[in-house]
Amino acid sequence: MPTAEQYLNESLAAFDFGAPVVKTERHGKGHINDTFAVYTAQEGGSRFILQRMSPVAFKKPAQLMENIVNITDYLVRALRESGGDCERGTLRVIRTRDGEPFFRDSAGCGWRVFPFIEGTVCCQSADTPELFAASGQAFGQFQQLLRDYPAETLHETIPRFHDTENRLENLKKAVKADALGRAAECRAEIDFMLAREADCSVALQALRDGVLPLRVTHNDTKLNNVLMDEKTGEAVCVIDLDTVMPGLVINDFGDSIRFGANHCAEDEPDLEKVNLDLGLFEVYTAAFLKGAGDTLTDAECRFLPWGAKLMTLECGMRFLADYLEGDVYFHTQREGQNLDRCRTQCKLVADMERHWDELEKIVAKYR
Ligand code: ADP
Ligand code: GN1
Ligand code: MG
Repeated sequence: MPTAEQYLNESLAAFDFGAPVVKTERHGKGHINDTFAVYTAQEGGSRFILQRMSPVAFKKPAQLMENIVNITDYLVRALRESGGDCERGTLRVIRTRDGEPFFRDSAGCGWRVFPFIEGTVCCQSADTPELFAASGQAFGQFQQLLRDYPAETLHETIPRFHDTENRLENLKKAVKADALGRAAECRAEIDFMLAREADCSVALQALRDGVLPLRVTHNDTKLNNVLMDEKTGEAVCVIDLDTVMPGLVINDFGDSIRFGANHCAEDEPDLEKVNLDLGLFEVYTAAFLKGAGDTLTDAECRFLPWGAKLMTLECGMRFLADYLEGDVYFHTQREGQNLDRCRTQCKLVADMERHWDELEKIVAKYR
């Protein structure tokens, strides 16, 4: 894939930043898009986020941006009506000079611009329980704000994104192909996933049976996808809306637990350090349910621990498949990083299984 830097200048030229651009630099720690902070000469300094959408992850940027424009317009109205912060409380799409929601560069990749949400921090781990709770409240509230959004009007930006059964099939294919001869060193992890084949169907079967409803969900609810006020620590804005589409609310809950309810980086090589923190699980559960108000059904509440386990298992399978395929999907900075990421997920799944009764009790306490 061509580097984003090669197309940066033509992309910058496609947008009107209101003042000359004085500097651009890579920004953030996302695994998917190429993200830049754009500084302008405007008095007081004014920054923007310029992103090249990953052409590997997102095959149809026009559909993706249509989703984001519609969702963010809706969120502005919903925030206004509920007395929320419609200035900083949602992303806003800045159009190109031609009035389009994104720019297509000469290599065919899509670029888009958002205002930089100032006065915020983006956390890579739950430094304090309060910060984690704030993210839970924000993602719960995201559910509530979008509960009446017509889900059927959204495009599926990544087909079968949280189809855990299909993710396992893809892993099996990657193992079979073993394109880089890496499968032998991952035998334990592959077996770990294969032993949980039946689990992969639990939420999907509940959906097929009509027990769990489809809703508009975020689908990528990592702690670093919500910006926190740098002074108060309160959540300001849910970002990374690329995967907002019909899905299961238990997955939104679960992906946050997967990433945030422990004290390690996702790629921590020392597994001794990787442990599910039940205290953080509880703090997040309470905050998420509070933020969601009366949105969730009883069945959704009951299945929340499954959301945590399945998102962790699924993400582990995705990291492993990507490792076997040569690290083509997730950004990596070092060899073996995707395998380390997979291993932390296996460790967390095993922890969840060991503490299953406690997870259920905690959820029951806040239902
Ligand atoms: P990815 O899909 O690669 O994770 P994100 O949309 O999450 O891309 O952006 C990557 C990072 O850029 C975020 O984690 C955050 O640090 C930063 N970021 C994204 N949008 C904004 C914004 N509007 N204001 C400030 N920071 C942002
Ligand atoms: C990616 O885009 P980012 O970095 O917020 C990925 C998620 C994974 C996550 C693992 C579109 O999230 O699904 O859970 O990495 N996003 C996409 O850290 O695939
Ligand atoms: Mg992100």
